[in-house]
Amino acid sequence: MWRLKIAEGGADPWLRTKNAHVGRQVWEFDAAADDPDALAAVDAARREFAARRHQLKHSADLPMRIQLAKENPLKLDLPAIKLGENEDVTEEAVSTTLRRALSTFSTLQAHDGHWPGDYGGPMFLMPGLLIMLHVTGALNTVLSSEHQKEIRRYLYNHQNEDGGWGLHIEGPSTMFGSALTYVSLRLLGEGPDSGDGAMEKGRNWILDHGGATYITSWGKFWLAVLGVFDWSGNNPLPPETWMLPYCLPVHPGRMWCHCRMVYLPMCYVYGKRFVGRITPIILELRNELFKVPYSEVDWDSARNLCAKEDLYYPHPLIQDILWATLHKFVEPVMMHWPGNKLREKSLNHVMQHVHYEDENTRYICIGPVNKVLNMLACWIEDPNSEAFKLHIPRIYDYLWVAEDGMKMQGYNGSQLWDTAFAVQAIAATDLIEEFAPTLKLAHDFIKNSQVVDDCPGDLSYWYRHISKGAWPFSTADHGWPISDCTAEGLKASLLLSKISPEIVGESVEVNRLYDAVNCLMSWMIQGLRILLGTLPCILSSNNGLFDRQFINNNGSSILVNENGGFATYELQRSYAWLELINPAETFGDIVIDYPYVECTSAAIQALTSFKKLYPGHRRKDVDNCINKAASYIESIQRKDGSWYGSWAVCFTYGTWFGVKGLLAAGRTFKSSPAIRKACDFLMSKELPFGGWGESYLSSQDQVYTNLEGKHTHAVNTGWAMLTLIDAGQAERDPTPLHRAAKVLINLQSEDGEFPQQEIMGVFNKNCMISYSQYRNIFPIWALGEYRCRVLGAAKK
Ligand code: LAN
Repeated sequence: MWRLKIAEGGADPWLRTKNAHVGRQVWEFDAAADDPDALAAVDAARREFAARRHQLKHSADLPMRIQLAKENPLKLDLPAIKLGENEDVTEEAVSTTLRRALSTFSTLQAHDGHWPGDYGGPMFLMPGLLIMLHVTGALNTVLSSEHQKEIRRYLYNHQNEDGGWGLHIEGPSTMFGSALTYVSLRLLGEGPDSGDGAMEKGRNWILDHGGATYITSWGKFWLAVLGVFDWSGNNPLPPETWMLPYCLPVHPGRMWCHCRMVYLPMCYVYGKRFVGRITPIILELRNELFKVPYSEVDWDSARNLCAKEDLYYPHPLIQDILWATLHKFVEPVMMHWPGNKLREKSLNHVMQHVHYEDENTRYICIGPVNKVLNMLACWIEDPNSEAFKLHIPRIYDYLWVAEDGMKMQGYNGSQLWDTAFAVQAIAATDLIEEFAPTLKLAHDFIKNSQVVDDCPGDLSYWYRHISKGAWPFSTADHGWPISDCTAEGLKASLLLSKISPEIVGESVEVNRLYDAVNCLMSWMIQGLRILLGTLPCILSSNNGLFDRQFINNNGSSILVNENGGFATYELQRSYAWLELINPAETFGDIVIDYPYVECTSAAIQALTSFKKLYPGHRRKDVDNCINKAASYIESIQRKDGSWYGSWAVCFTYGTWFGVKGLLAAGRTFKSSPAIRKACDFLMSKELPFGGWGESYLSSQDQVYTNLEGKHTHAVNTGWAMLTLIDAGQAERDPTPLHRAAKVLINLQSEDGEFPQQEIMGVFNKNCMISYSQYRNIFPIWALGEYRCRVLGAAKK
């Protein structure tokens, strides 16, 4: 049976680690393990999921829960609370709910201190992996028949009623999702008529929507690699862009690291025009995916086709002109002497960067897309390379098994992020001593996951920001530093340092805290300047890493945007107009790293907590940073009082950060019109019977949208309550908070958990992603604050 292994690397000589695999989560199939009860329970969970798969699209991590229930048995002796219509919330009801929730939640913690969980959601990730494994001939060695069976289960489970597949598990069918998933199932051995008509329905969806020529650019890329799409039907991805001078705003080194890291290996594969072996299955797929015979497909016009179902960010005309020029006039030059000399040089340069990324993430890579692409590039460079072998064990870090099957996750997990929030949630309940072992273990995890070094070499050559002292989103082995993960890691560390070491263990060393603060402040965006007399569009940065040499201080610069915001991994290195060349039709805002309310607020919160404990350390810098960041947050508030949250759904999330950031910076409900407006906004969205429930459509359409049937979502309710409590709602009128608390209490299940409801994470505006621990963390956190600060206050 399937077993989740935590922090293990086995004896694999091809697996690299910096910290004994802390945080690593891998599912393994153990044929010898025989636990009939557990097997029966997992089977029942699978059947139930499949039976209701069109109603409840999110799985609930039941195989993991079944396993952990055996390993960490739970004694829940407190009765479940259900409050009747006319019953008021009492302190006892809240305390019981919290004790039950925390008892169960602590059994879900792994022995290394983090909370493992499903980080799936996107449907376009698995196909890339399967196509890469297929063309490199590694499919059947890397994925056992049990892996393949679970992947097939997952893909069939998430087929929509109309026969197609979406961009993510809850989305309507798209060509990107449908064509790639159909191909995936075929590569996994399904025939054109398999699945009780499911494959036929899938194919019909594809053909009814114009056939695979209408797939998005990333889909065209993967199909070209597989040999079922001609490279001339792809827009150019010239590797020579990496050879341009860095002062140009379009230099790839200036792009958002995720965008840069995806297009890096992509341009290698494109530059090589790599195509896998043309085998019978490839010929069959060529027949199945298109409306006309393969030899008659008009590839040139296919370059710019995209199904309307997929189109979130249509190419602006200027982009199409650019691609056409490159395609018709530049590419032919690069394919022959002497242009091919430059191409070769560029490809070598690109591969250097691929290897650097691989080595500095221990072959995990920054994300699931470049993981697979880098692995392909390494194989194309040398099929027998060590690099390819080193990539193999890290594939499993991305695969997750739940009752809906095996999925490819959006990252190698959300370990640090969830743990930092969990610590803050538990601390808010004031039940610290009762749950001391849980906090202590979580503390260990946070300490073991801090990134302790910068990447090697000349950082600006590799376009890397500093990372010494930062926290990652997942594990130290992954190692990419992130502004708000550093902030949340620092917040949690500082919080724990205020509790006796006898309860929660030794605190993070002071020097490490200083390093984190140093990192944090290095992320504040100072402003974009247009320099007259030099090349336009060059940006300044505050840490001297980039661009210093280009800034002339002769007064000829025009300050376009005094910023103060925080982006995700790096500084904002170029201009938003670069989005004009975003070729990925399904994703918005991918080309540069923008400032976000979440990152900016988390930084303020961390710095203010730090300042209270270490008032003397870099005081002026810290104050300056906080003040500018707070002004930035005010400047991006929407007219209705909300903030758009970019990384979870959506306005309740963004507004939580907006308000928390301003409060931390010293604003109050009384002094700040922004906070008052934000509270009015949240109050206007509370559902009649209490609580909040926001649909993923909020993120996509950028308009507040209730969930279907206007039901409450435990996680949105948690965020809204946390915001209002912090902003002093209890002193004005606690009724909305009482209503919301009652909803949360009644949502708790028999087993002490809160239910897994609709998907809550998002990226690039349009693609959803699961945050499986949020369903417990935020209700616990909100009820914890409610108990101490609303009921506590009421008693006085
Ligand atoms: C993540 C996950 C974490 C997330 C937070 C820390 C929560 C956020 O506050 C800042 C942005 C960040 C780091 C983030 C950015 C985009 C990611 C990396 C992801 C949502 C996980 C997967 C996604 C990545 C881009 C998926 C691959 C798709 C591409 C379009 C490249």
